[in-house]
Amino acid sequence: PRSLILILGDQLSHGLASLRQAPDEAVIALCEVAEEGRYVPHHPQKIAMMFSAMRHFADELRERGWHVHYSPLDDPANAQELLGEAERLADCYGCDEIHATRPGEWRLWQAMVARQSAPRPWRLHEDDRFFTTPDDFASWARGRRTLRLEHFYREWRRRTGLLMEDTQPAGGRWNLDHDNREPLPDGLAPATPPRHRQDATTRAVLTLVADHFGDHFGSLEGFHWPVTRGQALNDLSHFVEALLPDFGRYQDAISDEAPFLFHSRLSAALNLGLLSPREVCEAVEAAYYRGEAPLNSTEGFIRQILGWREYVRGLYWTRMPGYKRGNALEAQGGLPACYWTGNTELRCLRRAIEMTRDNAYAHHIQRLMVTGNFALLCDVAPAALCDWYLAVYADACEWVELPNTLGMVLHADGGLMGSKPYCASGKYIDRMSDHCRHCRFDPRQVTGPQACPLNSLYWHFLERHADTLRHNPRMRVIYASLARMSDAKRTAMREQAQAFLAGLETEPPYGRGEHR
Ligand code: FAD
Ligand code: DLZ
Repeated sequence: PRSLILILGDQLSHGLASLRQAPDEAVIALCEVAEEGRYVPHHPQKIAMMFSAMRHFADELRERGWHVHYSPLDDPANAQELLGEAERLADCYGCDEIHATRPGEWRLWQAMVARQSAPRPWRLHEDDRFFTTPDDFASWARGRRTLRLEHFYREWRRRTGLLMEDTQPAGGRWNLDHDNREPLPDGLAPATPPRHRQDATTRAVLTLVADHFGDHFGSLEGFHWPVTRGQALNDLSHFVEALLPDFGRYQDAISDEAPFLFHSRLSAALNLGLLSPREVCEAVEAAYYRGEAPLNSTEGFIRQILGWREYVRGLYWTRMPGYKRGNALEAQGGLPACYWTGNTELRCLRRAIEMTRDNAYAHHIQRLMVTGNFALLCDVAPAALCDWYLAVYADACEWVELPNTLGMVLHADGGLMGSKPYCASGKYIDRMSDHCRHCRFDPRQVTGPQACPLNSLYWHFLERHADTLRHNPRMRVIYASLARMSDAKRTAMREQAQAFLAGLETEPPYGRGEHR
C-alpha cells in the first residue's frame, strides 16, 4: 500500500518513529493549518518558529531524498485542519493509509485513534523521542500510593546511568535543590542569547504570520528562536559554556530586567524535536565531568529534563482525559484582563506579562510564582488559565503545559502532582527578586493603601481553602500562624482581599476557552 506520513509541527526529528518505518515511495506531509494557529490564540512568535522550522525540516527531508508535500497556510486548496488536510493529500496522491506518530495532545490523538478502522486507516506509532513512553510511566506508577517526582526521577537516573557512579548518584547526593535558591546579586548580567540569522524562509514566515495572526497577543519584533537543528545546537553550546555554571544557584531568582537569566531557553527546541532530551542531558553531564560546571547546576538541570519533563508527560498520558476536568479547589474566576494587556500596578506581574509578550518566554519561576501564584490566589478557573499558558509560550504543548498549570500551579488535581499548593505572599517575591523596589506597593504591609495585594490575597486564599488544606502536614505551620492572628487582623485582611478581587477586571470564566 502507498503511505502518507503526516509529520506535525512539533515532530521535526529525522529519527521520528513514523519516518523510520516509512517505505521509500511514501509521501511525507507537513501542513500549516489555520485551525492549529487559532484554537487558542497562539503567540505570533510561537507560530512563526513552528512554521519556519517546519519549512526548514521539509527542505532537509527533500535533500535526504524523500518525496515531501508541504501545505503552506495560504494555499487555497488547504483544508486548514490537520486531519482533513492529511486526508485530502492522501486522496491526491492515491495513498491507502496514513501514518502518524503520537501527537502531543489528547485532542488529536483521540481523533486519530477514531480513524484507525476507517476505510483508509490511520496507523499510529509510539513517540519514542523521550526517555519514557506512557506505558513505561504506567508500569512505574502501578501499585504506588503517591506518584512523587523524586521517586520517578531517581528510578530513571538509575536506569539511564546519567550522573551515576555505579549504583550511587555522582557526588553522593540525589538532590541539591537547597543550593539552588539564591536571589540575583545586583549588577550580575547573564550572557545574552545567540541571535540566529534570519534567512529568506524565516523572513517570509514572519510576514505571513504578521498578516494572519497579527491580532494575537505578542510581538514578533524580538524573534530569535532557533528554526533548524543547527541553530538549536548553537543554543545548546551557548548554554553549556556561558550559563550552565550559574544555572543552579540562580535557578529560582527573578529579575526586573533580565528575562532569561541563566536558563537554557531550550524547551522550545526540545519540544519541536530539534534537540533530543538525551543529547541535552549528555552535553550537560559531560561538562560536569570535564570540571566545567558544578554538580548543583548539572543535577538541577538534568532533574528538570529527565525528571520533570518526563514525569509530567507520563502523568498527562496516563490521566487524560479526566485530568483536564480537575478543579479540586473549585476555582471559578475568569482570567484577569491584565494577562493580555500587562496593565496592572503589581510590578512583578506586569514585568512577567511584558516579558511574555515580547519574548514568548518567561522562566519557570515567573510562570509558577508570579503569573501562576496570582491566578491561584484569585481563584482563576483551570480551563481559563490553561488556555492562556498554552497560547503565550513558544514551548507550550498541552502534554507539558497542562500538568504544570492545572496540577502544579492551581493544585486542581487534588495534590497528585504537588504535595501542597505553591501559594506565596509578597514576601516571597521580595526575597527572590528586585521587583518590589520598582513597585508602588510595599511587600511588608498586609493591609492599607500601600500594602502589596499578594499579602492579603495569600491569607484570604488560605482562609478560604482551610477545610481542604489545613490538615496537609506541609501547611500546618502556616495555618498555625493564621490561627494566632487576632480576629480583627483576619477581618481586615479578608476585607482588603475582597475589595481587591471586586475591583479586578476579569474575562468571563470561559471567555477564550469555548473550544473546551
Ligand atoms: P530551563 O530552566 O533551562 O530548564 C531546562 C529544561 O527543563 C527546559 O527546557 C524544559 O524542557 C525542562 N523543564 C523545566 N521545568 C520543567 C517542568 N516543570 N515541566 C516540564 N519540563 C520542565 N514547559 C514547556 O516545555 N512547555 C510548556 O508549555 C510549559 N508550561 C508551563 C506552565 C506553567 C504554569 C509552569 C509553571 C511551567 C511550565 N513549563 C512548560 C515548564 C517550565 O517553566 C519551562 O519548561 C521552562 O521555563 C522553559 O525554559 P528553559 O528552557 O529556559 O528552562
Ligand atoms: C502549535 C501549532 C501551530 C500553531 N500550527 C501548526 C500547524 O500549522 N501544523 C502542525 O502540524 N502543527 C502545528 N502546531 C503544533 C500542533 O498544534 C501540535 O502538533 C499539537 O498540538 C500536538 O502537540
